[in-house]
Amino acid sequence: MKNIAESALNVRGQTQYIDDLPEPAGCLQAAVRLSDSAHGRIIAIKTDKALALDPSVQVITGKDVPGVNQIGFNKPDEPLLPEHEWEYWGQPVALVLAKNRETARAAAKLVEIEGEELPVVTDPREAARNSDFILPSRTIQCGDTEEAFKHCAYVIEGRVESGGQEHVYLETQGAMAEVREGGKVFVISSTQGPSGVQRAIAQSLGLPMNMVEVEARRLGGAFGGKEDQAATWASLAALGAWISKKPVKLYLNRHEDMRATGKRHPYSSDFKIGAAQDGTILAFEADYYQNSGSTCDLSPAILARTVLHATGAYKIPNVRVTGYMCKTNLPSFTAFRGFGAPQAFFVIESAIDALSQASGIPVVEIQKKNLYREGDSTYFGMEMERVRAHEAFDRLLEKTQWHSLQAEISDFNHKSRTVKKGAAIIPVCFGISFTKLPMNQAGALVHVYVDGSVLVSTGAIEMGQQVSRKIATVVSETLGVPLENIRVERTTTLTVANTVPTAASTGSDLNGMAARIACLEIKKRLAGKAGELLGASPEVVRFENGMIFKNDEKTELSWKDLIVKANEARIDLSAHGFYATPDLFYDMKAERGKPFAYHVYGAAAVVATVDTMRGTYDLESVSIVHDIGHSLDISVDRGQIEGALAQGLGWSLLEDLRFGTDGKPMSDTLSTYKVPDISFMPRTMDIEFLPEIENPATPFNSKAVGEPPLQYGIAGYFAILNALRAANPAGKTFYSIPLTPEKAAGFLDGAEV
Ligand code: LUZ
Ligand code: MOS
Repeated sequence: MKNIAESALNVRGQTQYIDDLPEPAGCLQAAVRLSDSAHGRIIAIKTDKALALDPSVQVITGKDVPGVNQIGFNKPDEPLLPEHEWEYWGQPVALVLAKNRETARAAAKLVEIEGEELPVVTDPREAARNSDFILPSRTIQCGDTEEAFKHCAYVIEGRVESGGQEHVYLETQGAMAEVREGGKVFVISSTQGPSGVQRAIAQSLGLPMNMVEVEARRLGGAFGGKEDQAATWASLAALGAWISKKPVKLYLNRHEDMRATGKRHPYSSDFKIGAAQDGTILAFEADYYQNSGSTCDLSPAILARTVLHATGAYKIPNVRVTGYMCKTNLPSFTAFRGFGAPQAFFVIESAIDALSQASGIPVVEIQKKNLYREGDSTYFGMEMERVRAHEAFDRLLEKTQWHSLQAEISDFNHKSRTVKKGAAIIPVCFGISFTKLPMNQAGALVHVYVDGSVLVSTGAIEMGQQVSRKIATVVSETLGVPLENIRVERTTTLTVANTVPTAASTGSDLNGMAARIACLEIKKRLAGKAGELLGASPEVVRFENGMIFKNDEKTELSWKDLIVKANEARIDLSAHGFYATPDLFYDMKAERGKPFAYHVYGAAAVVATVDTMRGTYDLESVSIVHDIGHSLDISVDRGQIEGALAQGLGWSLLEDLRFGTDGKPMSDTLSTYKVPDISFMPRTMDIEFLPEIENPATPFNSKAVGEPPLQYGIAGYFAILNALRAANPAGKTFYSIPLTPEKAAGFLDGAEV
């Protein structure tokens, strides 16, 4: 039987997620007792009432952790279960096991946390005033901004706010754990990073990593939310299994997941931009106050991406940017598609908008004038190669007929009294590679079985992005074997060790390269055998579509026959491949280097109307020109761009993540937190790809696609802002994501936001 594509199983509803898997015999269900205030000192955790509910109930607290009660790896500030203090509203404080989920949840509610309330800080600027930082600040400097501002025709300062964002993956976080023969711990986790989960479990149970196996089959979405933070839930399930000696399943319900887990970091930022009379940007400064939440988690890597994307797609000669990781009593903010870059893009685009307002030079003119060009150096000293900023931008201006569109819009606004139209463009230049340099590595294990079928294991987690399809494509093209003979297996720590999370848009780049390297090794061995069989030198042997070619001529020898012969000749039909992105370096002291393998370019234009009476938005159209290099799968890439756009538009205009000043989550259900649906999306989406281009760091010159297009959503913000300006030219501009209808109403009323 042929291998059935993941996507086909998906649409048939045949893919299994953890909660669909049969449970091992005697499996207990777990629930967590979450804190119900944002900061406090634990005096006692009372379990009597919970235990009295049912004989199957067990309550586990931090004191029961047999190993090190600590799962924070960038900084040890994350106890698995806190023993002294809780630091945000919704933090897991105790783990409860019972015979079924209802009982476990009911018992969890009966666990009493006796404690003393402590002061709560939710505002990153307040944390900064108190010098309460997760780690020291980070500054990148280039040229001399102070001197440059003196020579600018325009110098504008401003403030920019951007809110958090809830991942709303369809599958909430969860894990199933079991202690097997000889005390080996086996965990199936809904994680982007099984190796990190393995390490956290080993550390908290006090085991060597070779006693812990973690498997990730597929995820029902992740978007960064399961990069670091899946470790908590998997470690808790493992702890429950270890202590109860029974299999344990822990699955958060939506409400718990929205309370307990991290989201996109809110930022509050200040900028200062200076330009010459003609709109050439001469200097840029920014201070980013990242609301890091209660623990370190991935905040430094995210801040790194912010300070490395500070100037967006623009060359600016004098730059000084500083990022602060501000500790607050909110859930630890974490990876979310874009990873600190969208926040930076919004600041630079806001600064350009402010410059345009002050100078009267149209935004698009400023944008175009300052785009990166071939050979430019960034403010952190990376020389830009194969730059496509102008190519994408100019094509977009052409295809949208931008100048006549502007005239049409102003004509429309002249005639229409209550409905006003606006448009905006954003250019994108997004660096690909993990900002934490050692993470840029991947491994793969490829087996060819004697019937010629191929099995591939890598660190790439399938989470709906069809990375397994892309890797299968790479393997198929490399081995010259049809796609249906390739199967990509789930990721487990048994087959590939020390994997990095599937993140930073690098899943198919890194794992695809590792798989390709393994295939090339196998092919080299096979070419030797084929040469022998065909009486030719291995150099003239070629593999294509399941047949072996000699000097470009098809022979009688098929892949299948060759595999049988190779196996008889005792040739190894398996190989491990390893890839580390070449040429990356970064000097953290000097803040200079080449942190990215390459950049992805693109530009998007959004046209939108605002009904000023009803307060509703209508996103009329989006046009995108995007650089995907040589696509490994064009429909997958198109889907990624549309999905990223939806999340970018949601973040910019709709998704309103709120906490009370006491740290209480106010938007922790899907009835109080609105995500974009199909009716919110632009009615027409025109996506065009730039021609293929050389890209040596990836398989077959492909380009990462997951995150760069999220930035396009920011154009939605400025399109709506421009429509509002048409309605009320005296409105006071603000830069505050999301631009909700409430804020729009304030603008129309002339209020300060
Ligand atoms: N995760 C990470 C990421 O650990 N490092 C990164 O640079 C990154 N970038 C984007 C998304 N996830
Ligand atoms: Mo990351 S935001 O998990 O790619």
